[in-house]
Amino acid sequence: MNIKQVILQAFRDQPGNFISGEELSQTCGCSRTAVWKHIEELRRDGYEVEAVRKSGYRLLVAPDRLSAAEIMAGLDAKRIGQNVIAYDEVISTQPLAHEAAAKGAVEGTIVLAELQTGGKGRLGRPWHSPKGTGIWMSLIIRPAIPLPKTPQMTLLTAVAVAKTIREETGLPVKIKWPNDIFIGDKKVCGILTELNAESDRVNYLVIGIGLNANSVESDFPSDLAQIATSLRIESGEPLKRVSFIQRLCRIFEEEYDHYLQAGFERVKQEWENHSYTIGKWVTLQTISQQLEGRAVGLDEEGVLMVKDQAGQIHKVYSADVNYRAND
Ligand code: BTX
Repeated sequence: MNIKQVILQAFRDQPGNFISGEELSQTCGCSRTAVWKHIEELRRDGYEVEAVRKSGYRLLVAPDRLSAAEIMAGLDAKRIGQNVIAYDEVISTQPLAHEAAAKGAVEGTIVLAELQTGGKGRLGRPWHSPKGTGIWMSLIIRPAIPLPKTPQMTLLTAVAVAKTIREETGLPVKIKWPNDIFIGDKKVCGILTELNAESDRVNYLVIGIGLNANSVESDFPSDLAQIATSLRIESGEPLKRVSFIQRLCRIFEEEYDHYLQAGFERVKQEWENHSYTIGKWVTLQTISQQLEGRAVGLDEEGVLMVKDQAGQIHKVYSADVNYRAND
């Protein structure tokens, strides 16, 4: 932790209290003048810090800004989120995360931005990422798993995001196969998993998570207004993005560690429990064929099983899905 993070952690450990310059200088292992300089920097970052002679410093308001210091200060995950690279504006966090991973960034590194000018979804589709309203982040993980199992990481991520939304907001979220999080019939979050591998060895995965957190209706262009929503629209409350990310890191880490030790079964069950897709009549367009039937579950590897009208079960690895209205 750098000095700003140590100061933030000290404020967090004693919420609402004054902490003397002397105590902060001891905690940080630096002079009182250095403490003062770092407090000034925190103020420039948007923190409101009260300074009172003889009493010391007290944190009044932390900004809703996705800074590395703010996220890392209150983090209780051990690996996920222990390295945060935060930008104001990027084209997309995905290539930046690939670059960081190729240079050896540790597992759990998160690259995020307040604004993406060229956010992307699957198959090159655009992902609308306006400034300050969402969580636009890419997570680097390095699981020692064979290549065919990597789609399970998308399902695991969807479970982690769904659980975090439920815990933070109480909203009834559903996962739409394979990678969308829905509230009611609207998309609140999309997940894009990209892979770097050689023959059968996974070097790393970059998992892109795009979550509409504090967007209001007017933030969505007209083509999205009917199909997209945000946590704020649904709950009527602004979301504290920093604590959301911290909780997501912890929940992701719990799911991920359990997965690495015990396999896919728990993710499969949790995914099915949150599923929008299971039980629905679906039309699937895969690369090679069109298929219609009822989604009946995931197999033990995480592949979607669809039962057609003749009762035959088809396994679907990847497809675009359409749902029958009012099913
Ligand atoms: P997807 O291909 O499943 O979804 C893309 C589609 O979703 C678009 O074609 C559009 O219809 C709709 N859409 C676009 N923007 C939004 C939005 N903000 N909310 C709801 N619906 C929308 C989903 O791909 C994967 C998205 C991953 C985004 C993250 S953000 C961090 C990282 N960086 C990056 O460039 N992408 C990922």
